[in-house]
Amino acid sequence: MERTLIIVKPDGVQRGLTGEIIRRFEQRGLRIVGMKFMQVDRALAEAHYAVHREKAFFAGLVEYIISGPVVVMALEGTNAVAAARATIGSTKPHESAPGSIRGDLGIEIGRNLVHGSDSVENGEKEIALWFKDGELVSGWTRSTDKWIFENV
Ligand code: IDP
Ligand code: MG
Repeated sequence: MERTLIIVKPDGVQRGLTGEIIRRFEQRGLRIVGMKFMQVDRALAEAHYAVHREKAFFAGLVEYIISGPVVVMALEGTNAVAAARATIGSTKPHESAPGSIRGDLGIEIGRNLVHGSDSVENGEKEIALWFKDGELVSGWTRSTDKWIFENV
């Protein structure tokens, strides 16, 4: 099973869209293995977005992510990374397909509501960055799993 890190960013929390955003991943069939509500500190925000360190938008991005609490989730499923990215939509909300989170709920790149890992490798790295081992519930199953995953 693949794992992906999802963050409901501060705009999603402030706008009362936390439940709406979680619902979309849950209904897609992804299984929750970790979830917490937290205030992100600058060091964690900078580590998470280290790949964008040299970009002009980096400082603003860090301020955005630490501007209020977030909900962080580790989700798993077959093709979890690609499925979550599709559910999120493209980086620019105004170009995101209607039906996606960003396409339905957002309009500006600097307020795009949600983060999702962009590769299986980064999913594992990001989950290790954001969660301690004891915060994850690994290996649990749902009675519905066989209706969502063909081979369980
Ligand atoms: P992603 O979140 O769709 O993977 P990335 O290119 O990895 O997009 O960028 C990370 C985050 O940085 C975006 O989600 C967005 O919040 C922010 N960001 C990216 N490009 C810009 C920009 O040009 N202006 C402002 N913020 C940006
Ligand atoms: Mg990204």
